[in-house]
Amino acid sequence: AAVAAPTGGKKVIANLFEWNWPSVAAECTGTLGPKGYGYVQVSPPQEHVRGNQWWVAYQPVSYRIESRKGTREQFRSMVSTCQAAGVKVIVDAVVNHMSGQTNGGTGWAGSSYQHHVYPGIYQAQDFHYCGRNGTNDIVNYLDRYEVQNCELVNLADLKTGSEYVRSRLAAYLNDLLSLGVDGFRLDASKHMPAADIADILRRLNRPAYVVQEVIHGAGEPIRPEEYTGNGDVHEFRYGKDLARVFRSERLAYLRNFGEGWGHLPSSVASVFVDNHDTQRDDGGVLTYRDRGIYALANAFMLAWPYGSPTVMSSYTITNRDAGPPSDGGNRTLNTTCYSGWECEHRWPVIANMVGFRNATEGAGVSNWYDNGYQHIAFSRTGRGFITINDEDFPITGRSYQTGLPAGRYCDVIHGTFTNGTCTGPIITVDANGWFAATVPAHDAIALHQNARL
Ligand code: ARE
Ligand code: CA
Repeated sequence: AAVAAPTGGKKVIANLFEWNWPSVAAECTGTLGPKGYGYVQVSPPQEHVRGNQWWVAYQPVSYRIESRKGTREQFRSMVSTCQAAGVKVIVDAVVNHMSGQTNGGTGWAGSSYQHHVYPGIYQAQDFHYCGRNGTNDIVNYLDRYEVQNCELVNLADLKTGSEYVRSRLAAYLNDLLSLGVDGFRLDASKHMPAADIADILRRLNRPAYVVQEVIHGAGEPIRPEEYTGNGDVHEFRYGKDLARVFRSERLAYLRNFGEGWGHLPSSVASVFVDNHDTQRDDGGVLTYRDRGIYALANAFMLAWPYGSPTVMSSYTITNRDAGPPSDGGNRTLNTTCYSGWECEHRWPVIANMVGFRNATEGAGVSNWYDNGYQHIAFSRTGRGFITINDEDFPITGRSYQTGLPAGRYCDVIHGTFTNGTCTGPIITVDANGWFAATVPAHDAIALHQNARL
């Protein structure tokens, strides 16, 4: 039994990509909980092939919870520490396939394997051999059969239609549930029929949050919409479209962003500015490299009531394949923010806008304003207000209708609100809901009911 969307007041997910378990635990206590993140998403925890590339994690060789990110006990302890800090845990679950190395070997935790043989887990008969393209590889995404029965970049493709494979995958997910996790990101969901996923999810011992990775591809027969019956689905068009708007179009176009742009229904859409693939492989999206504009795009995502937002947190990318900072044995080192790790989720604008999201949950949009170009403003009715100026010049001499109760509010873009004080500018909203202020170029002002002095 899956539940369709993050529940409770705190729904923002922080994706601590490739962080090791002790560092995730420390971040839950030190930052994610205090800043109001509801979930942390962690990288695949199962045993994987050896190597120092990040993507070894996407090549399982057994379901032992033992990886370069830590041991089973460290994983268990991380889950309970995060939950004690009010942060639920979502695991990136690789269930479409096993490893892709043509030659066998020994996995991270010592399990031996061949390309289609994982002793005690899967044998040759548990995999698809589509017999196309000479290599069994997927070539043509316009062919549904090929996408689901051939191999994604040579990764041994599990027969997810078979009873044994389904029960084995469910056992893996149930093991993670027994360690306390709250949900799953199902990797490569497009490569499994939605009905196969549904069958596996029916075998879970308790409800879990589910988000499926189904990348929308123009003209492709397999569509994200097919998967919404199982849970949430990543809406990849969101980050692409938002980047295009910020880079070369107009923020004014965002007034109906989301469903109005043909994206998935808000209630099942999982959205992000970038993820670990698009920040490497899709030159168009905004990433940490874009600095202030990236912060503004995240601020918009967190302010705008569409979908369940994920904030990406990256290590510094030196080349496409390079793994995170690690020791000589490829054990991932503890995270050191701003040194080898970008920690976007800690950037003050982004972290403070998580509080805005929480304070405005459920409120609609009103008081939309735009200047026709790069300056926009809107209220989250009765609870919050934001204006973003992405012009190359400051906007001066304007007043804004917030619809907020009169009072003194912390501008959470430039200041942090703690214990009734604001470290940045204070905005005074008058009895009619108005305030006047200058918004610098490529900057913003945001107010909400939980940051009122
Ligand atoms: C690595 C090597 C390969 C080698 C393989 C096996 O790079 O050369 O053949 O190992 O030895 C990640 C990395 C891969 C890596 C793989 C396994 O990105 O480089 O391969 O791990 O270690 C499609 C899928 C989508 C998938 C993307 C990447 O539909 O599910 O491709 N995304 C997930 C993860 C990835 C991960 C995997 C799946 C595999 O997020 O990080 O790969 O577990 C169109 C289509 C999309 C398609 C896209 C790219 O847009 O619409 O569906 O996405 O093209 O082909
Ligand atoms: Ca498949």
